[in-house]
Amino acid sequence: MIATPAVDLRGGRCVQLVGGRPEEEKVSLPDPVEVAERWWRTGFRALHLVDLDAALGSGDNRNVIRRILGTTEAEAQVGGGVRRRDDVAALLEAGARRVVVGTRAVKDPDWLEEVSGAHPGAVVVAADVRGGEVLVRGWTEGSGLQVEALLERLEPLALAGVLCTDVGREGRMEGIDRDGMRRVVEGTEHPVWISGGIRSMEELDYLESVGAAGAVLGMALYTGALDPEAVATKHGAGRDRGPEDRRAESGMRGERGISKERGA
Ligand code: AMZ
Repeated sequence: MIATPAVDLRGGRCVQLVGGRPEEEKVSLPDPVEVAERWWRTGFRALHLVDLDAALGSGDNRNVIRRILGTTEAEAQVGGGVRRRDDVAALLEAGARRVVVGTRAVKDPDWLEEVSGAHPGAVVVAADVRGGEVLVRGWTEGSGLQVEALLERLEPLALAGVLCTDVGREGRMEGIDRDGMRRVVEGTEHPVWISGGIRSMEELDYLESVGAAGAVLGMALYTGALDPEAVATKHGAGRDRGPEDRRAESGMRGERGISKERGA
């Protein structure tokens, strides 16, 4: 499992929101490129970049994202407001390792099938969940779809994985819903990244033990509630799960969910 700092972008700055609400901005740093470099220097080898303005439909931070992708050595996944097939291709070309798609992926299964087929192993689907329901449009709208139904639908696709964000806990550092997150990891054969409310090393160890591929960290890292160096030392480099790993794993797979990588 790899612990992945979030670099959330709004108005050209690196921010941290509480519950995804622009009114509740708790962290705001002027130079996202420097923030990305700092996480690399601390020992984090993966980054999660989110264009909040694009997700919320109020502009975009594509130039900043391009600058980060052009400078960082970290393997970066990028999401927020990705709605067109060309956006996916452009981000991959700019150096993103994976592209995260939420709203359009949830609302338009045919489109998701097309883009994941065009870029196998490069698309991550965002399941932004509140009370079991998947949310869209910057967490402002329900989709009417339960997370289990979405996972079921994603199973045959050639995805890089699923990112499950617990929207109600995001930015609050109140800890994770252990059973809920374990069920998501076990509910799909895809690699799963967990996000939202992670606040302790013990939770990271737990997520690793249940087979999560990654954990996205925001507020706890930016406020120092979690010691960035300690997290980077233990979980910052993880193990890169490339296509070969996934092929090897699927060859070894027995019963659904039981042979996922544990404690690696
Ligand atoms: O904080 C928010 N309001 C927010 C956020 N962090 N809204 C969306 N997102 C993230 C999702 C996912 O990574 O967690 O943006 C991505 C999905 O964007 P879209 O535009 O494809 O639904």
